Amino acid sequence: MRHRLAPHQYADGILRGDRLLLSRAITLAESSRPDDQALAQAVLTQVLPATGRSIRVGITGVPGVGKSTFIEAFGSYLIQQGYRLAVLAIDPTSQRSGGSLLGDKTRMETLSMNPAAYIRPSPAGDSLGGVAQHTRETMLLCEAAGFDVILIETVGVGQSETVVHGLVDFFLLLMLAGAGDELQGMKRGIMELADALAITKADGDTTASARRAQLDYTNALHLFPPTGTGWPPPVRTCSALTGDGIADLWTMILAHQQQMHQNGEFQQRRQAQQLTWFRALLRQRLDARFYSQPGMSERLAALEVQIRAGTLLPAAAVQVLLDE
Ligand SMILES: Nc1nc2c(ncn2[C@@H]2O[C@H](COP(=O)(O)OP(=O)(O)O)[C@@H](O)[C@H]2O)c(=O)[nH]1
Ligand SMILES: [Mg+2]
Repeated sequence: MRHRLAPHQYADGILRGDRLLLSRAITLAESSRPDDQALAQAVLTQVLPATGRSIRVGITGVPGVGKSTFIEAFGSYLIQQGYRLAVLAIDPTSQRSGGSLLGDKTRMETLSMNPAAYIRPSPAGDSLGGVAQHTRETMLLCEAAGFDVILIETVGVGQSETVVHGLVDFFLLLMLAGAGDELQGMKRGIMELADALAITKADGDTTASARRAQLDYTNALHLFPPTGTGWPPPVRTCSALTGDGIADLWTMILAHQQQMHQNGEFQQRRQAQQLTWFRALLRQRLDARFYSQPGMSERLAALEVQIRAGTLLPAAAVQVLLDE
């Protein structure tokens, strides 16, 4: 990487909306070098007062549901409305797939050329925990740079939806019509996290089946326990091709924001996210500190030999380590 600047130089640049410095600060935050990490944290601390004011929206759905195409259409609509938009990705599989968001640059052609949009894929080769941390920090840096809507895309696999849910104010689940019971069953846990469902590709021949799916999912959601936030998740249809339903989804998200601000849920959700984040980070750092102690790996290996041989009990071995 290029030579480092002082924290305030990054911070001032970001607050001015300088994209180059924003990108460089994000790269610092993604770096595993301790000195880069320290610098990134100093930058984050300086820009902190300028963060937290964006609308944070998570978007998920199985591969092929139309996330990238949707983000292109939805993002372009938001920019027309005068918003500045950052698109981030949570994709722990990005190493294998070569970076879903980056690979999707073709589908986000308009957005990636637009000066009001900033697109950042997740760092390749990161664990889910790592991606989550980096995405959170990237989100804060983007907020400080003046982006007022943050879209976080995640591939609909594994635990990444839970992670995104823990980052955003509004969690939108994209669904395919006609993908059937298998999908519903598989996605049940995720459906419970959703603030809204949108059936994609409601155009041409699939318009009717999208409407049917809308009814089906509306009925399915009625069977779920109430969310406790006073916001029963709506089910909509949309088409990224025709633009149908795109503006409605944004109107709905704004209505949600307003209602959550009024009933205090907004504050509560963000505070709970901060606490979760704090606890996760603490656990992670304690872990790292413990395992990186000098001689620890040899020590562990020696104890494991004894455990395997049956001459030392696991609990006793843990106690030995903690006492040292
Ligand atoms: N007819 C129609 N096709 C769509 C729409 N949105 C996406 N697609 C198509 O669905 C396929 C998967 O879309 P993509 O955005 O890559 O899905 P992702 O894997 O969820 O990111 C592509 O061939 C798109 O052209 C839509 O609104 N209408
Ligand atoms: Mg995609």
